[in-house]
Amino acid sequence: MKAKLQEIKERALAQINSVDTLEQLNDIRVAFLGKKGELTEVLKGMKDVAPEDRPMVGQIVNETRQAIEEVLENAKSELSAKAREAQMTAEVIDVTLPAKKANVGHSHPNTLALEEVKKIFIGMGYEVVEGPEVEYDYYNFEALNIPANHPAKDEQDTFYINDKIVLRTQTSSVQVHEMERGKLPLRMISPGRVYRSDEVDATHSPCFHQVEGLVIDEGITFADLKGTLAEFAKELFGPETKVKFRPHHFPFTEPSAEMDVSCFKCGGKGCRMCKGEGWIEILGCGMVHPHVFEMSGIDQDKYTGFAFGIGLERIALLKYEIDDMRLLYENDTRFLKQF
Ligand code: 2NL
Repeated sequence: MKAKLQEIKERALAQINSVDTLEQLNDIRVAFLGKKGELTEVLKGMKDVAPEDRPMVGQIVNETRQAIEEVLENAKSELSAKAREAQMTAEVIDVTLPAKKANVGHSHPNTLALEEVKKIFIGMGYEVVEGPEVEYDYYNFEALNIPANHPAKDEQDTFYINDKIVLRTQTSSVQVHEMERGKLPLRMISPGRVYRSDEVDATHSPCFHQVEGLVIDEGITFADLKGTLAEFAKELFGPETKVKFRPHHFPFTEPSAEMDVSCFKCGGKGCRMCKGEGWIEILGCGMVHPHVFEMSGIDQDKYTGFAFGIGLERIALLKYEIDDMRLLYENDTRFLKQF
């Protein structure tokens, strides 16, 4: 019995000394000290030991168990320390590495231009009103005095959802809804995305942005239109800016005009920016057509009004001296960050 215990002890110690993982160490504990372990098996054999020898044998069994446990415990702390060390080396953090920079975006030139336009009109007491991009033919065309046979209504130019519903081609539709609401006087701008079936080139896109404006009150005249838009041009392009109105035609205004601003680059002498003209076309405008008032139920004997439409991309391209509209839609941050 004694020799057997000695043999078990030596074998256990030899095995413990040759392991290199905590898992293997645990397997050894189970094999020798566990419920069905070798040492437990020896204890079961105690019944065959002469009663007078039992205390002595019991003591040797205990000593053997304690010896194995002690060596196991030491091996365990040694292996744990080694494992921890290995983990520390593997997961080392180099605090001297440069930090990863968060990629911060940038406001789009359209957004910057719109913020500026909005600020100017809000400063003059205008409300900003938005509306749906999918619109009834009535609000996009008919209510604006654009007749059924007008070329703008052609499928070549307008995206039709069905024969009554279109992607709006101008944000005037938002203003028609406001006129129908009938809360007058009205001073509003309606910025937003509009759609026309155009091929993409340096100055065209099937989806672009407009800011339309509408003022309706008693006694509004063309002088109010001119004064307002001249002030707008000065605030947008600088106090030296002059404006010029050229007669034009729109179905929804009468009379109608296009407004040019003196070139903010050369002051009017003529340069690359204004293509030698000294003037740059900036918007369309006019006095609201009587038939437009009539259709929206506004009393023409009491009220008059003016309206205008500005292409937002055009403003952005001019202000930031960008020569190709396509750059605005690529969303390359190297481009966007310049403005
Ligand atoms: C242009 C021309 C314009 C309007 C838009 C308008 C709206 C209502 C009534 C009458 Cl509700 N007119 N809008 C008027 C004149 C010109 O836009 O060249 N835009 C880029």
